Amino acid sequence: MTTNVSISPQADFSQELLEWIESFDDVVVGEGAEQGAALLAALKQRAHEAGIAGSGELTTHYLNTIPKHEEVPYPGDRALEQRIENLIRWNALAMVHGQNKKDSGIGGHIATYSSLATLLEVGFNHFFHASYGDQPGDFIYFQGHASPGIYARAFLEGRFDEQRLLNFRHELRDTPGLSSYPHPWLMPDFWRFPTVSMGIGPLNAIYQARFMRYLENRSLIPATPRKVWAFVGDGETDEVDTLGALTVAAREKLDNLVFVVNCNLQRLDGPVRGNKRIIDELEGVFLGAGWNVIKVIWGSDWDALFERDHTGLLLKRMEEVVDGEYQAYKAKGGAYLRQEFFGKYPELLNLVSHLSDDELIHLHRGGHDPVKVFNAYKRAVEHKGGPTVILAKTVKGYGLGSTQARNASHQEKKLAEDVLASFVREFDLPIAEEAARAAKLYLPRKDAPEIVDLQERRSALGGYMPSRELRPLHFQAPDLDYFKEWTGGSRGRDVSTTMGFVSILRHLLKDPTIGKLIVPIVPDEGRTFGLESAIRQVGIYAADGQKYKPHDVDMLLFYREEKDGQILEEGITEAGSMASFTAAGTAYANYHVPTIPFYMYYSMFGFQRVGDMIWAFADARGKGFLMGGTAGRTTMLGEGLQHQDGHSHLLASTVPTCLSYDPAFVYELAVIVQDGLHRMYEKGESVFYYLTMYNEDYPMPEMAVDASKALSKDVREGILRGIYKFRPALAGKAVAQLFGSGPILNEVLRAQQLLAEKYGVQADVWSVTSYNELRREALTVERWNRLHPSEQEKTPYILKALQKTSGPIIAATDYMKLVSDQLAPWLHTRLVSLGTDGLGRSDNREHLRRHFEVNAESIVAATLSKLARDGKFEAARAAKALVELGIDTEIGDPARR
Ligand SMILES: Cc1ncc(C[n+]2csc(CCOP(=O)(O)OP(=O)(O)O)c2C)c(N)n1
Ligand SMILES: [Mg+2]
Repeated sequence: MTTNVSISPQADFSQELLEWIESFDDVVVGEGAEQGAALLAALKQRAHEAGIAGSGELTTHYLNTIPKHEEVPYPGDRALEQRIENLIRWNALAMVHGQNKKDSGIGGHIATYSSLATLLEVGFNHFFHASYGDQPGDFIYFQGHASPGIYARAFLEGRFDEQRLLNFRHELRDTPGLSSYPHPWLMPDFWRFPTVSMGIGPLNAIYQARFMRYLENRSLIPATPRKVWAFVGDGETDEVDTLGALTVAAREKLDNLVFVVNCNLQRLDGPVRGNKRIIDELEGVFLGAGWNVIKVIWGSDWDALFERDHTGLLLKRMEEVVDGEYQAYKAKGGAYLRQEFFGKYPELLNLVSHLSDDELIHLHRGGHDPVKVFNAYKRAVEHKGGPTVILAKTVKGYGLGSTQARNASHQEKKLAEDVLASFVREFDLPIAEEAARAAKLYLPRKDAPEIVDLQERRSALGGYMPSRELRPLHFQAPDLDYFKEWTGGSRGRDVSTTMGFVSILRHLLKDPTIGKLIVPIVPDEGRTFGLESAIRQVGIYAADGQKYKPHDVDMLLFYREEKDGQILEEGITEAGSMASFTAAGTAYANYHVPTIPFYMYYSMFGFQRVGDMIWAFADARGKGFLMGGTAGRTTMLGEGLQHQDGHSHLLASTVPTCLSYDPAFVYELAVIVQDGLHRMYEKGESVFYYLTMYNEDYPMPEMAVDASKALSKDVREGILRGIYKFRPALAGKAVAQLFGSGPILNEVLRAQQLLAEKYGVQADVWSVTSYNELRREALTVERWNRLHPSEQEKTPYILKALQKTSGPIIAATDYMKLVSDQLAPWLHTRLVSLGTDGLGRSDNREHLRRHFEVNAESIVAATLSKLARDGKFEAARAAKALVELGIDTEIGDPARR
């Protein structure tokens, strides 16, 4: 083929150019592609030295990356594999169609899988290892909307019977169902990775590949050729999460990572880039981020046309056309393609004059050609030194007749009976027309050649996929005595709960048994939390070790990076950190290594920033500790509105597997961490913890002991359930109950004192470690009572705890009032909640707490006011007290200021 290179008009350069090209061709043909690449690199270097700028282009021609002459032959029985693929296509669509006929509106997708089928089948038959010996195999993040195809394959494999498929999206029936999308929570033996919230799958896949390396480099698992494959929609790449961490993969040289972008050119509403070509755009993005890019655009049947096109005109035409047109060709058929695409140039019309319209429309796109896909995958798994992306061009709704490549094809769930019948004919399925029209599932006999081949392929690759298998963890959590140093209090020293936590963490890191399993994660906030000593102790993980001498090397706590470092210092990415937390928090299932992540971050940048990922973490049955630092709208002083968290506990309450606590003291924190280790890793519960920690220093009391001098069981139980009495009334019987949480408990204690000394009002003080847990328990009890009206009523823990107490309840937290309001339905008296509703401010704690009305004075005022309303305190005296306390009764509500 000659090249269409434009040259300077000043001189006729064409002869010289031809000679250069011939010489280059000689090198490539005679000595190989590597030498060709070396020659090109040397020339580039020379050009650079001579001051000739490179073009900087990150897009190559709209052609397959692997030329035909470099392809290896397909190793499998293509005809047989094609029949298997066709059967899976049929069962997937029959399942979705049938379910929607039966239960209109139940949903499901056909078009996504129809575009993805070949890309998956080549993987299932030749690449996806379920295991490497006794080690876990490859991990696959499936496009969520392609789930019907995954179920249909499992049906052929004999993993699901027909009834199971008939229960697609019917999960609440008498026999087990199939979840709409990949949800390990719902199908824990099957799915590993939740992916259907767009962008979360690819992001998690990158950090999974990185965590795989971390485990290998830290000798927690042996190295194997295992890979992480992520199947991503081209529309999905619109999500910042999908592309935002690409450089991480290149920087960390993750050659265990393969992205396959299913470029069917469409998303839900219409074309992904109607006026451009998505493959060009993505090529530039991935190349720029340092990935190995393999484009699979054209199927083998185009090769013959390329060979006959000696002028480069076919390519020129391909590069004139935008995706909106490419989509229309597949929607409108062969005659349209001939007229609109080839028809622009008579030479191109000539080129295809021997092909019928039907043959024209069946010219394949690369992603539907097993040979092209196989070669791309082979290159991808053999590539060394970095991640690979395969940009595969496909057709949305491939083979679905009038549904193919339509803007509406994404949501197509039911097909006309004629379309079903013609599908069966076109894909040559052994299904009678009547059965086709009735969308009957089709399962060949076990000894049918297709099934035998399918089973053989999977057994050669180590088993079925996807599959999630749990093994016993043999984990023993330390008992509470192990945390003596922290249950013993700070002996008068002012410390914060954050400092207390970091010293617990350092202790755990030193532990000979579980120390190596601890995974501290921090997004460039280590100094904020005082992690310097931990960095010195266990080092920061750096796949390349430390190639520089840190400027602070002479200091005791220098910045230590190590190939087997333990801390994941993620840089400024809460989403990336959450992805690491997810990889580490699910390692017990994926690698059978129960790593214990502690992810420490600014609590404001947690749930509200990466809430969807936390939801997916729950779905994935993740375990670990989210440590929301610098918490509390008035305790995080100075930083102001964007930093002051007064609501993360509310958001945490929305995640069913998340146990959230707001401890005031280090011993409470120690009790919760101990319990977490026990419940998650020893008992195997699928829960995780959210703990807020603060940067306010004050003396930490020691945990109460009982008569036998052992740590009080009641206090321990109270901490874990959410409430215990911390300090009874100072003299005599309490006429009010004061609840406090986190550092605001200190304000409550001061209020208790003020009330007693200045106003003769006695009050008990309670530490409320978790309103969320108290409410959950109360709801459970209430439900039981509702369902058992004839049995003796049970009492929620909160009421048991408050038995024999009297007086109004005043609850103060550093969080929105809704946090404590959660208990209101169960209390005998109307709860008075004090909290930090409203946008934050920069100031010191004293002013912040006065502004938000959670300081001791405001608590005293609220108590007296409530007692007055209840007729237990003289109203005029209460009004006077408010003045004495310096309360501005006419100032606007901070919730709206
Ligand atoms: C975060 C999020 N936003 C929106 C959706 C709704 N949604 C589901 S599929 C889809 C289009 C997907 O297009 P693409 O990624 O190209 O996949 P295809 O089906 O074309 O293979 C959208 C918008 C979602 N699942 N997740
Ligand atoms: Mg798409």
